[in-house]
Amino acid sequence: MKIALIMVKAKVYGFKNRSVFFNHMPDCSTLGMLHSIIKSAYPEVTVEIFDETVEVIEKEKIDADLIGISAITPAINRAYEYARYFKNKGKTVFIGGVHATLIPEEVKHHCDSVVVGLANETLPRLISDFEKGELKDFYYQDKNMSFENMVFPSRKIYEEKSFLGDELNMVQATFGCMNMCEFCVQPYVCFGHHKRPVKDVIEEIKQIEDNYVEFYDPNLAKDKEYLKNLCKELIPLKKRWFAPVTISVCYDEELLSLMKEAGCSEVLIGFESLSQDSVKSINKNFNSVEDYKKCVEILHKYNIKVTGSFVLGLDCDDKDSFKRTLDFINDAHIDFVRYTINTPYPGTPYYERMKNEGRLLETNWDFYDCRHCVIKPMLITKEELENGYKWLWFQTYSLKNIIKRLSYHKSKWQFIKQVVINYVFGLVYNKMMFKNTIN
Ligand code: B12
Ligand code: SF4
Repeated sequence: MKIALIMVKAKVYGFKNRSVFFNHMPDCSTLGMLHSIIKSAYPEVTVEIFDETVEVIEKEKIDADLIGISAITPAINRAYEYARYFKNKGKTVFIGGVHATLIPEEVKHHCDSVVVGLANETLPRLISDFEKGELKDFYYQDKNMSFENMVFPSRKIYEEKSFLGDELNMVQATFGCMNMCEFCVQPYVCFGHHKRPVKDVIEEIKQIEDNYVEFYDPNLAKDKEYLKNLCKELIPLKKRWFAPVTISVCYDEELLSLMKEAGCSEVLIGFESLSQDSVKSINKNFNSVEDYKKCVEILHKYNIKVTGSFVLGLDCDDKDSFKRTLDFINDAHIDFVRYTINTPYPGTPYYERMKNEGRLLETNWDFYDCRHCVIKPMLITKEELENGYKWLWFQTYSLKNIIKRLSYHKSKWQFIKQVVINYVFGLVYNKMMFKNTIN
């Protein structure tokens, strides 16, 4: 049997003619994981992968008995196009991923079968049912799914497709997050918060050749004791790593010192907004705005760089929020910054609230890419929000502001290196993001 796995991209990133800078590494480990799940259960099955992040997919050349498609919300319409094409050719198509988990009923209209949640246990079942001619409409992640002895992603499957890197260096130790921030999909994508045994994660990391590892957990600091234990076991491995955490790590210096010792070189923190009322409005009140600057200072004290993530257009954000945000990130010396426009993903309480308040402006999922405003903001207009978002990206990565932001570096060499990295990132990313905008 032959299975083709397809990862589709949202329109925002473009499908073709991607810059060579962005073609060297796949963006996520999803296909690597799905490939591994299938090969572990059915070594004899041929699995081919097609990933729009690193290649132009020539769908006419894909020949398989089963077609599996992965998509997040802003990419789902693209997934439906592929599904239609293959179904017209008489193929069996199944779709999985975040959107399929959030609203499986919609997805079912476009394919033969939907995989809801993590696929570790359900995908082998789907294949076996297909072979028996008993394919089901839906495969749901088991509430008691085991997170022990999970298979490791196939890390070399991109060898022929990527220009520079050929090994996937991403790891996921924990899944989901139950902090229940109103806009976030993480409480729903894998039905709770789950932790793999530390020893399994360490075993997986040992097998990664790269010295730099990226944790793709939504929030590796959800359970501090777990993270401390993980750090202790990471120390002898001498890897450097990045992970998304929350501001809460900054209140625990024992943890910070362990993270540093274990090789943590960078964290991503969702600061979201400089308005405490806005932060409160999304149920993320554990973020204390008055502590933000101090938190960045503490992380820098431990030589850990900070990527700050900000959500624009929350209910208490006004016209001045953009300028205030820029001034703050310069003053607080945040190393890297990401902005997203507040987006109500279907399946979240935030989506329901926007719907009930009559504030949904857009129902085409293509625009749910965190770069378009799809709801009516409270204190500003849609245009002001989209323009402010664009202004912030360009201002943040202008040479003048990069220099201001990174002026905290004491070593001249580090300062120059980080300025260059920021500047190149800004040039390439802004060009790519804003060139491919859909209107
Ligand atoms: C890496 C990553 C990226 C990468 C690439 C993602 C991609 N798929 O293209 C980059 C940095 C480019 C990125 C960008 C964006 N991302 Co992103 N990203 C992630 C992240 C951190 C990890 C994904 C990952 O690799 N997980 C590891 C793999 C193994 O797990 P998995 O993908 O969940 O797959 C499992 C199951 O879902 C299921 N499954 C998945 N697909 C399929 C397919 C089939 C056929 C089957 C059977 C099963 C199945 O089985 C897998 C194994 O159990 C997640 C957060 C998270 N931790 O989940 C956000 C996440 C996916 N991103 C999100 C968003 C919103 C975006 C952006 C729109 C944000 C922005 N404006 O920049 C863009 C859009 C990019 C695009 N696709 O066009 C949201 C999606 C929300 C939604 N409703 O769709 C997430 C969930 C983050 C969040 N807000 O919580 N992202
Ligand atoms: S802390 Fe982060 S991952 Fe967890 S629910 Fe809030 S936004 Fe989502």
